[in-house]
Parts: sequence; C-alpha cells; structure tokens
Amino acid sequence: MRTTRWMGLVGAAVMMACSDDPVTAPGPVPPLATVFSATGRIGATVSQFRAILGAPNGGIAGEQPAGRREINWDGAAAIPFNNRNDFPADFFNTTVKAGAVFTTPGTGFRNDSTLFSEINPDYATQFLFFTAPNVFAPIGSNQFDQSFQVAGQPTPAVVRGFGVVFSDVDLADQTTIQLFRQDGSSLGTYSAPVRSDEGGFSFVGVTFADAIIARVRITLGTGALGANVEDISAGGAVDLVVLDNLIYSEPRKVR
Ligand SMILES: [Ca+2]
Ligand SMILES: [Ca+2]
Ligand SMILES: [Ca+2]
Repeated sequence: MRTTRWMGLVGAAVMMACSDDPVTAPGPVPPLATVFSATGRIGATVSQFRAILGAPNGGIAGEQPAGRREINWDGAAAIPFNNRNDFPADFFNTTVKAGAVFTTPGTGFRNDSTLFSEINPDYATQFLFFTAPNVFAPIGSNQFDQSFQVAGQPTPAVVRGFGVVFSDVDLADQTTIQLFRQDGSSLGTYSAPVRSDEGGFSFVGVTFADAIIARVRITLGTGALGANVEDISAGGAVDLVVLDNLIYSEPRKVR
C-alpha cells in the first residue's frame, strides 16, 4: 500500500493519504490524493516528494515525457529582480521555461535575498531560506495563484503533483495549498503544518495518479508583509509566512 510503503522513511515527518476524506476531496468520485507533510527537518520528505515526481527538467523548453520542475528563486537570471516588488509574474515560463505563471490579488511579487529585512528589519529573525539565498512572497496580499503552461509556451497545462516549502508557519490550518481542476472545481485544500522549531520550515505536497491540477491557490498565513506589520510570534496580529521551493511534476498539455 502506497501509504505504508513510505512510513518507515519519513522519520519525524508525517505522511497520510486522505483519499477517502469527503471534506478535503469533494466530487462525485474523489480522486486519490496522497499528501506529504513535514515540519522542522523537512529534507527527507522533500527528497521523497522530488523522487516520486521524477528527475529535474530544469528550464528545458517544451513538454518533457516525465520528471519534475522546481523553482528555488536562486538562479542567476532572477538576480536583476531581487529585492524589488515587481518580479515578473511570467518569469518562470518566459525567461526561465518552467511552465509556471502567477497571479495575485496584491500588487506584485518579490524575490528576496535579505529575508525581506528591507521591508521590515524584524523579518530577518522570522524567516529562513530552504535553498540559499532567496525566498519569495506576493506583495500587498498573502495569497497568489500558480497556473501551469507547457514549458516555454502559452499553452494551458496540468500537473499530477505539487508541493511547497514554507518558512515560519505559526498558526495551524492558515497556510494552505488549494488545488483546482481545469474546470475550476476544487481538488481540496491542504494545510502546511505549524513549524516545529523557531524559524523552521514546513512542507506540504500532494500527488494524484493523473495530471489533473490546473491551478494552485497558495495562502501564506493570515496577513501580508509590511513595514509596520509584525509576525504573530513577535507581538504582531497576523501570521506572516513566506515560501521557498515550489516543486511540481512536468506540466502536460491538456488532452
Ligand atoms: Ca531559495
Ligand atoms: Ca514567527
Ligand atoms: Ca509566521
């Protein structure tokens, strides 16, 4: 059984299947979802998730027969946009051809090499990078959507697996990924676990047998970053969360 096969390997991480959960996987015939979840020392679970999706395809243009894509925000091509609030929403399918485009109800996106300390110096003690040195967040909102395209093309695509590394999840069930089919119906909302140590990481990833995920809504805690906004663990009113690696299976043209 898929669930138990990995149980011995996850250590402190928790992994569970929720295919029979009518709340998180609605629909007449709920698709079988496998959820990977970890906090603190998340490395082993992230490695497992990568391995299940397949070998890295980097920024290779065009749909590949298998494998995964991964955005770590740290590449040289992104440097000109570091620490600004206008990171291009289509950067990861134009400059770098990784099949990802973003939208946000906020005002922009920020690829940050200072742990967002240029927005608020206190943030340097809240956030950490999983892969050095950059982390990422929307600006003016704590939410954004990732949609998928065939790498290097404006062709809508779907994936079978999607996962995110978060930094500084303080509140339960507020930092989530909600997955959607191409018709806009939800495939469920999955929570990142609360960090198990100060400044620690959280990971949540979901896979399906088939490529049915067309869009992901990523919600980071309960508030947007701001010069006068403190994290809930530093006396503030909201849970501020940023993200690092986005990991997803090869975007496939909708067939
Ligand atoms: Ca990074
Ligand atoms: Ca915190
Ligand atoms: Ca926080």
